[in-house]
Amino acid sequence: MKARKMMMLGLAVSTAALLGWFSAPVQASNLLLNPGFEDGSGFPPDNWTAQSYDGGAVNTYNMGDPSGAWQGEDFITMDADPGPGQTLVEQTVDASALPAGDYVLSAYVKNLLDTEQTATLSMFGRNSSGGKIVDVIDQTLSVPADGAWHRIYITKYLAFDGPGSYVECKLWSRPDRSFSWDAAQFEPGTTPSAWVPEPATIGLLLLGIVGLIRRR
Ligand SMILES: [Ca+2]
Ligand SMILES: [Ca+2]
Repeated sequence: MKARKMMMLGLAVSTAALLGWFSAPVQASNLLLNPGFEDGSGFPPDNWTAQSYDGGAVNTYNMGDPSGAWQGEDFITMDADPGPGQTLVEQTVDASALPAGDYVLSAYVKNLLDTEQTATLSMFGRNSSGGKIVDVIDQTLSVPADGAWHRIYITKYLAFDGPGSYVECKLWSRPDRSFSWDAAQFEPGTTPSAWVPEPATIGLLLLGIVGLIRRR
């Protein structure tokens, strides 16, 4: 009886430890849906919209290619080289229930050219009365031509003030640029926290762990 109690206690502790360990990244909030581009059947992926300017660009939604993605199977490529065409993908985040504060938009990018180039992230947002609270494009995010994924980010104070507040998070392909993109994240704070995988993935992971524990 005592041994059984000890075992149950041990199991409870290890379960709590496992849940704590796996739920740690969930505490960081990624406010974007489909942030790793895993859902969808074409460009743009689900929950994202695309816009092209000045003649557009060639866009690719790469599916089922885990060797090419930073995480998961899918990522997007926006090739605007040569210019002048350019393209962006964006997602609007309803900020009605978000407090005013610093927010950071990040993504992983891979330079597809053989020279260093700058990647662009931007935010555009309005408050509850329609006033512009941010309109920023940062083009100083230099990415080396080393064939590796690099995380870039921009940080801004966003004066959300209740219902109607929103922010558009945009990943750009500027003229003469060519990048692959994966793992976008928008969250409170001034520096990006650890990448938060798809909520569904975490859910399945937890279910799997609980299933494993119950089977013991
Ligand atoms: Ca992905
Ligand atoms: Ca997919």
